[in-house]
Amino acid sequence: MKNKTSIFLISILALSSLMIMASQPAQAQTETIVIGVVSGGANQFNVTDVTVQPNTQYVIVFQNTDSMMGHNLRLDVDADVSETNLNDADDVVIGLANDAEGNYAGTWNTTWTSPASGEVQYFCGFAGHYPTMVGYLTVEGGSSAPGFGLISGIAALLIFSLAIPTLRKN
Ligand SMILES: [Cu+2]
Repeated sequence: MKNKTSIFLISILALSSLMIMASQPAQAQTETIVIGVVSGGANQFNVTDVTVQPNTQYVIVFQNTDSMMGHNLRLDVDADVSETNLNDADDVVIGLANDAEGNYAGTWNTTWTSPASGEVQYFCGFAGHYPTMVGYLTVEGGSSAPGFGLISGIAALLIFSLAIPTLRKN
């Protein structure tokens, strides 16, 4: 009986350790998302679906290799883009202004922190490029609730600490 109790408690401890480890954020290192333009005048991004982690900082790099065709990448952070709202001050603009002229080729970047859930549409603000030139940054999991692993780990630890006096009595 005493042996069974010990095995049970050791199992709970091992399980709770695993759950706590699983709930830790992956890495503190900032990841980079590189988005370019489909060559040949298609007016499309070459990456249109990006999965991101919640509440995580990224460096978004936008590259336009076409010197003759202007593009930019605008993050529609307040989700109000439309064909008549392509120059919203709330957008995060990576690259040139919508009406820029000259040599359009270049590489630009900005730091962006993902929201807790949902998706952020990005688009090109140059005239006529929306809504065909769009893409989405989608938050994995889609939940803003605290991680299930963390809650389970804390619960398991609590059960374990309550069980210690029982173990001592035996
Ligand atoms: Cu464009």
